[in-house]
Amino acid sequence: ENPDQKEKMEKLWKLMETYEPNDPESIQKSFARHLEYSLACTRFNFTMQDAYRAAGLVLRDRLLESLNDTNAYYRKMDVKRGYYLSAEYLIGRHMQNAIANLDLEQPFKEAFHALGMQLEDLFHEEVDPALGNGGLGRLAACFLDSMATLSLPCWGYGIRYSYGMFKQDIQNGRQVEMPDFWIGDGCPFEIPRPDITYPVRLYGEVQEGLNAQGEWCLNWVGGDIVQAMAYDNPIPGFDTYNTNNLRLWRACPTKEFDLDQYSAANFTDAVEARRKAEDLSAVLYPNDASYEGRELRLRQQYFFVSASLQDLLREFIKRPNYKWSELPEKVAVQMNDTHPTIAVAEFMRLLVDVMHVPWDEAWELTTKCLNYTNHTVMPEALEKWPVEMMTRMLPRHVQIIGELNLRWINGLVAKYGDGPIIAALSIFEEGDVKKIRMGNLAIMGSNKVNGVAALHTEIIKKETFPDFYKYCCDTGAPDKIVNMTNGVTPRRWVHCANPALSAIFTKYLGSHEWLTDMTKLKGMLKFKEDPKLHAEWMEMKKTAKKKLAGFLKETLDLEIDQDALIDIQIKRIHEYKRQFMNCLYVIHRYQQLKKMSPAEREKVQKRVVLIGGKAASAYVNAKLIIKLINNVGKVINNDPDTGKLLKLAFVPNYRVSAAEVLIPASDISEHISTAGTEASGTSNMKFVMNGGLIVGTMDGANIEIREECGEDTMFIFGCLEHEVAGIAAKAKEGHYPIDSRLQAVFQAIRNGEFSKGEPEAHAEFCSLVDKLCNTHGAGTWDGDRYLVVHDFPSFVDAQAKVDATYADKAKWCKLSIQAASSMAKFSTDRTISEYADVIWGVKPAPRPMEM
Ligand code: C3B
Repeated sequence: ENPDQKEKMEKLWKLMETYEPNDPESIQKSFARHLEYSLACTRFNFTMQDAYRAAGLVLRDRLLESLNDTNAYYRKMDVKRGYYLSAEYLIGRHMQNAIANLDLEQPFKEAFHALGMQLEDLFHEEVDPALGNGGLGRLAACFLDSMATLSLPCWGYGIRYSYGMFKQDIQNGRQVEMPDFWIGDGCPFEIPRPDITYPVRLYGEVQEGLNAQGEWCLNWVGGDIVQAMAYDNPIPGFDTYNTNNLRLWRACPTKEFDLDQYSAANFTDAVEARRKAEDLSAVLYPNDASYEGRELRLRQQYFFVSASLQDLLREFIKRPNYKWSELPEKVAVQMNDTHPTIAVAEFMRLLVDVMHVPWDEAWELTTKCLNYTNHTVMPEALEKWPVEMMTRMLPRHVQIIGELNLRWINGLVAKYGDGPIIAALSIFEEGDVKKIRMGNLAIMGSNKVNGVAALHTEIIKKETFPDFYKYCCDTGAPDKIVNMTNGVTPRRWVHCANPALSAIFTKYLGSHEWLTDMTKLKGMLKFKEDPKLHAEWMEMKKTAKKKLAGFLKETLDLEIDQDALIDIQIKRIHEYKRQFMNCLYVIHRYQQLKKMSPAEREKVQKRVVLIGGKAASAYVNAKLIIKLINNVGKVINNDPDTGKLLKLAFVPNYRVSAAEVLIPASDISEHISTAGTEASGTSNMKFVMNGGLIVGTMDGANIEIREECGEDTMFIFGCLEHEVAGIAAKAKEGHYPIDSRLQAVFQAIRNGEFSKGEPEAHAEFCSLVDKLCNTHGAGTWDGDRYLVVHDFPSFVDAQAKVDATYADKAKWCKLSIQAASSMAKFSTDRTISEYADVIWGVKPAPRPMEM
């Protein structure tokens, strides 16, 4: 109001409006400023870690400018927003990606080179933020990259765990879990927002009462209240001025609560309460594709869902003259697996109890705004919470779910009469322990439900949720279940992870447009037989293998022959993923080599087999498989007859940054799950984009990759999905022959060849083998649940074909180029465009350079 004051404010605004300049000299100045003034380093005393932090802050300044302006632009344009709710984000290191996406590669390189520093060395200082388990979490991170790159007004919401995925150490061949306090030294890329907090209630009770308008209502009172505090992680897009946000919530004690405790002079109780509140976001549960019904886990889920929904509704009601009926035009929410599906009840609670929207309207809004992605058909991963537990923790939500179910069941009975379909579709599962099925709640409360690959979506319809699909068809909505085949971002997985390959593409295609439009890579196909490209391609692989060799030397003290075929299987250890079968094959290969004369051996293709991945801490068999791989590797690698020709190593502590080194170096990779078990797989896509070929089953996205790249680019084996049931049924009756080569492998294991001097390991290895052989007996067949025995012979054949094909270098190179250049479909840019179009109805909103 005061004109003098206004003038001064305007001066400040002008100052804030200017962008940080991006020439190398300005970057250097900004770096020096952060080193000295943000980190308190002196000229004489700073480490590479300090340098990394200061460089991170230089980037953060620029990210913040872009994030703030992007948000202002979205508000100004009043766009519809997408919100991705995920308990996991396996984001990986920020720095290299941020530099690439902000288009600062050249000036950064120059700036730091002139100061005597290599960017690579700075990158290595960053710890991987590992706030996810595996594919699901990494997919969420690739999605964020594509949302920003496509200039879509979409944010991610999740949990800022203090301890991410555990660090895996291998001691005496066994997995040992070590805590990953990744946030210990602080992350220079995140922005704490003490000003953005929401209260989240847990426990307590529901009371009848009157609301502010004097109407009868139900009030959820008492219990514990924790505060969710926002930490923002800017996500810059590539080739756009948009930067989106990943908002992660950290649990903090409520201020009022603390004060009460202090005034009661109960200091230690107050401290205890603080610790208890903070426990909520302390640790990521290390379970992948399996479910543990732990109370803390449900608390975490509710905590982040409630804070996120409160935050997005606040954004909605900030709009002048908002109307609730407009909510579906402004908000689309994606629930990543069942983990955030308490959102269905919380959305209802916020609308009905807090915002006073009438029930029917609230339900209509909920089912128009929410969507659910299913990521697995493993029954052990579909969350079901005991009613008793949920009633204690979220009493109002159980009421809401009860009411929703009552209306739902009444409708169903009117349609179908009482019958088994009613029990199947109910949200409640009867039994000794009555449970709430989160999958059913999610489907009921969603506008769209999607699977993550074509085959997987079909299985959802026919096997996982057949009754829901029937209901959708019967009510004229068969399109409620749609397919959204997964993808990966080419920025991180080609451009950053494999700069040599990125340079080849850009050179041959004349521009880097392929990085935002991967269909451009088709232009490479006309060069697939060009000897000049072949030479450059092989050089690219050599560079990647050299880097891998350095990594293996450093982490395992393992020397590899860089001319060997590099064969990699890296993913979570799971019986359905069949690392065990891979290991059994390596033993078979070893036995073959042992039988040969030295002259015969000379002719065999040299191979290095690398297997890596973490096992859930309570998953006994997965941990045994790790031990077996390590023990087999020890025997093979130290055998003078074979050591040069075959190596097997377990790569410890598999994580995003390790994947970035491993994937570009592969010749083949193993995606060998039993048909129908791997929902999609995403590392298969990363490998092929980097010119690796797949040994795989007709499962998940393998099927679609093969369709795009050509049958000749993939070494397919194993039974088909529709054959599995028949094979299992026959096996139950005892018709389950074991191939003689596999018997020889079993024999070696039983003879203790891989457990010399380790009686405990010997018994454990035998138990693994016995389980596979235990395929009949009165209806107890569960031994070889994943058909290792059945698929083994064709797996051996596929591997022989790999060797034969690899012998013809020109042919191999051609196939590698052909495959890598045909991967457009598997860019998350394509996936996210489909989500935006078909599910969210969210449109790109690219902000102009200057605002
Ligand atoms: C995974 C599936 O196992 C993969 O097949 C799939 O590619 C990814 O999700 C992404 O869709 N998955 C996971 O990592 N964690 C789960 N809890 C369930 C599935």
